[in-house]
Amino acid sequence: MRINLIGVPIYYGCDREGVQYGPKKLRENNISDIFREAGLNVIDLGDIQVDKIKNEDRFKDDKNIKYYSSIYKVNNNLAQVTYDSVKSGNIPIILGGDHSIALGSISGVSRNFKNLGVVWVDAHGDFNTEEISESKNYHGMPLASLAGFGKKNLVDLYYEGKKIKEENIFHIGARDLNIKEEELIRSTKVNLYDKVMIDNKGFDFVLEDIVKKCIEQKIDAIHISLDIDFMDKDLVPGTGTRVEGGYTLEDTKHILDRIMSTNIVKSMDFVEFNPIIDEENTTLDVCIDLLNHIALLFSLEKRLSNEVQC
Ligand code: DIR
Ligand code: MN
Ligand code: MN
Ligand code: MN
Repeated sequence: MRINLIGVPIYYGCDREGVQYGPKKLRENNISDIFREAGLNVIDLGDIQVDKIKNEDRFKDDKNIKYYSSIYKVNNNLAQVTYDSVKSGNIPIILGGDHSIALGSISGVSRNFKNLGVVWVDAHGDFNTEEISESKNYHGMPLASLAGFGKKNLVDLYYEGKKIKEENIFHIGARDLNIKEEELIRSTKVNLYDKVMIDNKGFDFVLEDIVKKCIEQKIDAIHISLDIDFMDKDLVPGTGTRVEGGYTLEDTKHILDRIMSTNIVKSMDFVEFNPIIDEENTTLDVCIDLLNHIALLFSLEKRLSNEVQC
């Protein structure tokens, strides 16, 4: 098993410059070494190419999705890379870029499994369709596409049909949903653990519920899609859409601990880090801390699977 790092330097999904420098900033801070020093074999596969598009052309190909063609192409290429990575027995970790890249990463990964589960950690729903989206930014839409809603070409990206069953989606941390987005997501079987529920019942209730459902529903692999704006706005100045009332670094690690203890996490997105708007590297430090923790958890998993084999 190897960790495959894949950068996707794109800001077209949020239409705010800076987030495309996330992978570069993380590499400058030796992200490969973090995984290597945890005892893991890591290959950095480099960046998915993103073509330069002028701001004036953002609605040229679709009146309801900014930079549509580029988002389609980048995600289609990314899907091929994550498919191959998992197929070869590796664990792809996709570095954004904005959250639009989850369409491609998950489309590729899902092709390897019969019954993939997705744990989406985010202050936002990312469950708009292009019709109901207020911003027309695709980073507010990828989860809807993956569940089969909205523009058909995106639902059918990489291979035909929706990529994830509604009930196999576990959304944690929502506290800033658009009105129509909330109506749509609540009309589905998506498991929505929003702020009201988390604050009432606590993370342990939420996490045990997810693990229980993964077993009951015979989920055979889990992809974690981590939007760093899940954390409180004061912790992550370097992200484009900060929301108050969010969670701590320890909360985030606790989620990763429990979900990864299932030993079926096979891929992960790490998105929305914008180094340009960061303040005194506050967000960078949080990201590095989290990636160290993620490396540790994958190394524990690897050690366990080696012991079982012996
Ligand atoms: C908002 C923001 N709901 C939108 N979404 C974000 O543009 O549709 N997702 N920031 O992470
Ligand atoms: Mn998001
Ligand atoms: Mn978000
Ligand atoms: Mn913990």
